[in-house]
Amino acid sequence: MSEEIIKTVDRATKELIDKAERENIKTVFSRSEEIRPCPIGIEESCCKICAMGPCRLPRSKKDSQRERVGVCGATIDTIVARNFARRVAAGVAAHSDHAREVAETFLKTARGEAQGFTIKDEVKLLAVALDFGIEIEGKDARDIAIELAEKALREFGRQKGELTYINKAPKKRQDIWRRHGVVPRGIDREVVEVMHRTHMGVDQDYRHILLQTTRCALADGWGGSMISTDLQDIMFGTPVPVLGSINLGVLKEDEVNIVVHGHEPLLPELLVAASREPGIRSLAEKVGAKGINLAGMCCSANEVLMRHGIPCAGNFLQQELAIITGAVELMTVDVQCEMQGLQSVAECFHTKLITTSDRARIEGAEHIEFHPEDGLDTARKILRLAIENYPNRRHAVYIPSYKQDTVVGFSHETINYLLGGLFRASYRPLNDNIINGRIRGVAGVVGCNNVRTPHDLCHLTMIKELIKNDVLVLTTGCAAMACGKAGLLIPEAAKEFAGSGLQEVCEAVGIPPVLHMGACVDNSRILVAATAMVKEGGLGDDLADLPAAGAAPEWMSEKALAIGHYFVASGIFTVFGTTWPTLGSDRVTGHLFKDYEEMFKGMWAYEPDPIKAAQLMIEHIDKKRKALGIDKARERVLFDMAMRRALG
Ligand code: NFS
Repeated sequence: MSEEIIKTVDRATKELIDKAERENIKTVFSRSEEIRPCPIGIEESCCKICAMGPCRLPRSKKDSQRERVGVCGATIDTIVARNFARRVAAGVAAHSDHAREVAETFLKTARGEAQGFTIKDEVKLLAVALDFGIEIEGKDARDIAIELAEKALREFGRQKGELTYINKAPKKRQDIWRRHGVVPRGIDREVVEVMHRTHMGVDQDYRHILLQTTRCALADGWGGSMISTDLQDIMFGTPVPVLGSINLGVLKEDEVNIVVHGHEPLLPELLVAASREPGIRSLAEKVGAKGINLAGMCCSANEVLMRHGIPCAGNFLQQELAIITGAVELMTVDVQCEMQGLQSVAECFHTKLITTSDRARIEGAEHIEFHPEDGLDTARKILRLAIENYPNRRHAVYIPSYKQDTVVGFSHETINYLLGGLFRASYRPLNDNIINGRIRGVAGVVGCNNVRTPHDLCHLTMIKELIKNDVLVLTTGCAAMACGKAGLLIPEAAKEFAGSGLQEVCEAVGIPPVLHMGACVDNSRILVAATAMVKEGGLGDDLADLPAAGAAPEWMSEKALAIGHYFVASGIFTVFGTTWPTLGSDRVTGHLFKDYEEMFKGMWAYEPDPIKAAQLMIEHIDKKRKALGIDKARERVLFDMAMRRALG
């Protein structure tokens, strides 16, 4: 008998995979058994950018690297670099188009043309306006917001010069970017240029292609994603720590369940507001339900969880399973990470799948388009549709009983306040605790689930290894949700899982050893936090000097590649698991893994074993500690009372 393959380490997920199998409902888990990854495509040794191919160039014993060329003569290095560049550009496009939608809605909000939206965080409005060089003296918030929206929108179509947020990076980092000519000019321009340069017969030197890939990725991290995060915070509030609940057990048998899935928090914000309107509950009661239960899925879940404490039903691989509970009346999807398989699963139940973005439809799903001008009415309409659908449940409902308390919402601003206090907000205590060795370093562990690796396993294994070794973990996206489900996002987790130094700090400040910083666009918060650490002093003068590392152990999305590449270009050692898309070319891989350390002081690594990957990160952190001359501090282990008091 063959050994059973572990598909997930999450019990709620396991129960619903079993239910799907019993009921013969296809999901990502069953489909992945029917389709194996293409061995040529997985290492990107295939070129299909012109109609003379596709040229398949797998490694063969007979061929040397040099002989692996396409019909046009393109080398395997050019081909692999082009494929990598296009995937990064797709990720950048996704984050940046999200940002554009947010910026356009922000402008309408500032002009009073968006129904249901307001400017919630005026302090952040002023701070971001100053970043954009806007004169704020004597102006009212509305005028400042209009000017900010217009300036932010210009970042997309800018043709020359430098993106505004580049100036937020440490000076030394900016110099490195300028020296290599990779400072982004305009967000859209860099994506277009990748597409042009990788067209048949244009840029045919892998190093040159990768430089433009770098410029494009920076236009995400220090452009699109950062704009999304900042404008969303101004409109919806900068997250502060909030207690929430996570996993499929948040669905309720006797309430109308609505799942908001996707990425742009615009409509979800209005669904939250509309679901709290007085008449809605009585409408639900009229159809026999006890109330309305809004829950999130994927990054939309992170957004509404950290701003409103709305429960989170799960991460990427749980999306179809939510419907398989039979308890979901309606699921909204906007853009990104929404499996088309949702519709065929929904057809097995009474669930209505609703597409809401003008950029994305799913065949068979109903389309109710969100527009800021009448967004609140749209949200009310969607809620009513869900309520009307409650009596149509036709299957026995089965909701796994698992859910977990979780503390989320650690924005850069919050970390600053928590550590330093409201009136002396500062990263000083964090830097001091790194310098004295209680905290060994900081790791950003982010990214997706991938069905080719057991759901959540690599995230949890890696993160537990890191915190055990006193590395403070910052997390976003589906990785953050994996941590939440496993109980790593509560302060008590420090006692159970963290090394003694990290535990001391967590207990003194009252934070978990893993800090939830939001959705994937909020990886920009990690850049801002890292920059604040550099500016605080004592840990070098560049992001690359920090004892820090990044990882996406279960990545699958092109957005993850974009994020990883801007981390690397920002000087951060970054290790990915599951698979690595340049293995077809030793030279491209060597360039990204080794030469980039020389050029950008940050480099990629690939290690599918999460413990080994964590050890690589720790080795890198220790290397940086040594370079800073703070490696000896960790040898001290005993804490006397004075030291304990200093922690607070
Ligand atoms: Ni990020 Fe969010 Fe999840 Fe991956 Fe998809 S939901 S934006 S891409 S799968 S972490």
